[in-house]
Amino acid sequence: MFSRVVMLVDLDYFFAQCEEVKDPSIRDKPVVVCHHTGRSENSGVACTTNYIAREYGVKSGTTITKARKLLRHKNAIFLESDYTLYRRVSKSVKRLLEKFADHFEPFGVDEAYLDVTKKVQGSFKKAKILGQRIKDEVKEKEKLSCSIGIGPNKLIAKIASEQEKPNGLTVVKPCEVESFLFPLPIKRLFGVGRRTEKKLFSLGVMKIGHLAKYDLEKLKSIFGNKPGAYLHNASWGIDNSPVEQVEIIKSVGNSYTLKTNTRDLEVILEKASELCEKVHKRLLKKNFLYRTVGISVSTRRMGFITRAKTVKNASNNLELFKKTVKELFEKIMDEFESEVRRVGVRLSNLVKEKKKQKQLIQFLEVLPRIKSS
Ligand code: DCP
Ligand code: CA
Ligand code: CA
Repeated sequence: MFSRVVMLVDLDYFFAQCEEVKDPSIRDKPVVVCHHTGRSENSGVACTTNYIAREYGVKSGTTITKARKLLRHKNAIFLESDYTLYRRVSKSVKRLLEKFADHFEPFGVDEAYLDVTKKVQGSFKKAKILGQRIKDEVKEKEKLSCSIGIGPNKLIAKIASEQEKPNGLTVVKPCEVESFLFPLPIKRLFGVGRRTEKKLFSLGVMKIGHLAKYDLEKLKSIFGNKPGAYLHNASWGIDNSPVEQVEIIKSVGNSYTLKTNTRDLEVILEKASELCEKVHKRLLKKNFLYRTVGISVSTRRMGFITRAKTVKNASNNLELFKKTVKELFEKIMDEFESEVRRVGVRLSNLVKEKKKQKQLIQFLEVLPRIKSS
């Protein structure tokens, strides 16, 4: 059994970097992305700032008034946040990252955990190469830099990702966990906020290494059983929580431009049937069931038209998919008279098949008890 290999990818100064990509001329100036809370120009806080602004002490949470003071005469750029842009970029990056993972768990707006154990066959050396490739692809696709941490679990991956920000790539192998963690200040542990930090300081615990050597029973009596145990385990780099597969793709589809425009249903259905097979393969690969079948046609006169039908029970049946697509095409062709230029099929309202299996396992587990009673 080899160790798990977990990666945390976090985009650097996310909102501000998106703004730099939008307008590269601001790149060498302090950039503050603002969240305005009132009418006046200065009411509100910085959502985030680029690293140049951070050199002047302006970071996420700094009030706009204070930021303006700290950045006076510094040629600083103050911008209103553009959530539509950040959402689009966030989605696009997550779609890209998902491809590299055995299990993928998006976390917050600009980061995600990737369990890559199988992908790299348990090798941290291969994981580092994969990490670099991911950085390159994110750069190529959205022009953004990110920081990656790689470790034997989520806890270490997260702390490692913060180690060399921005544009970092930090690998912590299982044999390096203690030498990596122990010298770090306790606030670097996930879950240690200002209050916990203050309490630990008062016990003489400054570094993660001090916490690791602190008596477990004493920790439990001070912080409570669960939090005490968490602090102890975390300080030793122990974290068994799985990277939970969360789906970001809510539909799979494909479309095709016909060689010549046509109203011939047979030609359309033949192409649609091929598309169904391709889309169905992707569905199976991702272990999904579909609830909704959709089609689309493009015509010169009517533009882009879609129709959909929701099936009774979530399914991954190819014949049902094809049959529903056929019905929908027959119906839509009756609705108008223009020739079709492009056809598409789509499956949406996807659910993970695993859930069903889980229910089955739970059911199986209660079976013996039913038998014996
Ligand atoms: N954000 C926000 N308000 C906060 C914290 C963050 O609106 N109090 C938004 C803006 C950030 C984004 O979330 O760009 C991601 O948060 P991060 O904590 O990852 O910070 P950044 O990506 O900005 O910087 P870093 O390079 O330190 O990751
Ligand atoms: Ca970030
Ligand atoms: Ca983040």
